[in-house]
Amino acid sequence: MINHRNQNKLRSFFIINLFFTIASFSLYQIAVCNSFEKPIKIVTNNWTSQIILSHITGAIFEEMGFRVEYHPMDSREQWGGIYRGKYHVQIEVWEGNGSKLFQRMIKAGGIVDAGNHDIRTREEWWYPSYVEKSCPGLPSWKALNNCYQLFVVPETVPKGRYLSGPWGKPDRARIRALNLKFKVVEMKKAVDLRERLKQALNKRQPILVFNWTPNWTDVDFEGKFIEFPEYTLECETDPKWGINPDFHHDCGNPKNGWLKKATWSGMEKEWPCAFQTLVNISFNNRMLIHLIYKVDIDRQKIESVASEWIKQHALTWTKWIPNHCRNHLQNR
Ligand code: TMO
Repeated sequence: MINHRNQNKLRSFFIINLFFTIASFSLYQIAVCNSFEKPIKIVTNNWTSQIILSHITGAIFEEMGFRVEYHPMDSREQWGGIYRGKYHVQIEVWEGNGSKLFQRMIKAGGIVDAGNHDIRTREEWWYPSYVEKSCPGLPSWKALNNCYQLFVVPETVPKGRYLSGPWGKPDRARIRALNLKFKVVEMKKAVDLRERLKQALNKRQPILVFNWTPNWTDVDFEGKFIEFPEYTLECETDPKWGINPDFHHDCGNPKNGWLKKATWSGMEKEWPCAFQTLVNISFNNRMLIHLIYKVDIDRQKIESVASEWIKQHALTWTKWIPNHCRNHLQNR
């Protein structure tokens, strides 16, 4: 028999238990709701593929029920903000584009490497193939000083022009180390570099530019990268390395570079499903070139190219979402 006192004890035990159950359940609810309320901030940079992939990633997150914001930023200035959790996702980190800083931040713990795309990249000096007729010896860098005259413009007289973009490459250091008769002209806006290159290609004028792959030039335009001495890390850190014992950068950029995704280190805890999906996201060269072409050649809007891709490729992107994260997907 349970006496009166024990009954009371039992009752308060149940009430306390009930209280804790409700409390922890609502805490759980708050946590879950928060993660859907708090926007995932995606960094966008200033080249086409990066912006398209950012919008595709954002659209996938939205389909999963998350809120998303896009924050345009210079790729050289993004790391501090991602490190501190002010921004959360970077969908394209190029090996040739500041990977040293990226590695340092991973070591320091604020940034997480969220895996590779299935893509080999290269960023380097580039010329259209028709230039080879007037400059035998290309694509070797050694041919450059024999035909720099082809590239002279009023702005760079008496030197040849090397046209670059706003990504802070070590071109001046390389020109000095390899004693090249060239001067860097840096376009402030990435789209201006694209338009200048298109103009030159249309008129079949000689031009030497910063270019990369995958890019729109992979489709209809024949061109080659300059072959500089092979890149090594020592070339950047040890002046004695390479053919010039006094200076760094007597070498090219990395060939067969990787293309990675990166996040703020708190992302996995804050939005585990979005994080896992990001890890799974992987574009290949063919997919990327196709997307870039629609924007840079067909001149379609980035946002509509991204949303069109989402509509047409549900089979591809739903596979990137882990099974237990699919409850928000509607009618898929
Ligand atoms: C990072 N970029 C594609 C402009 O070389």
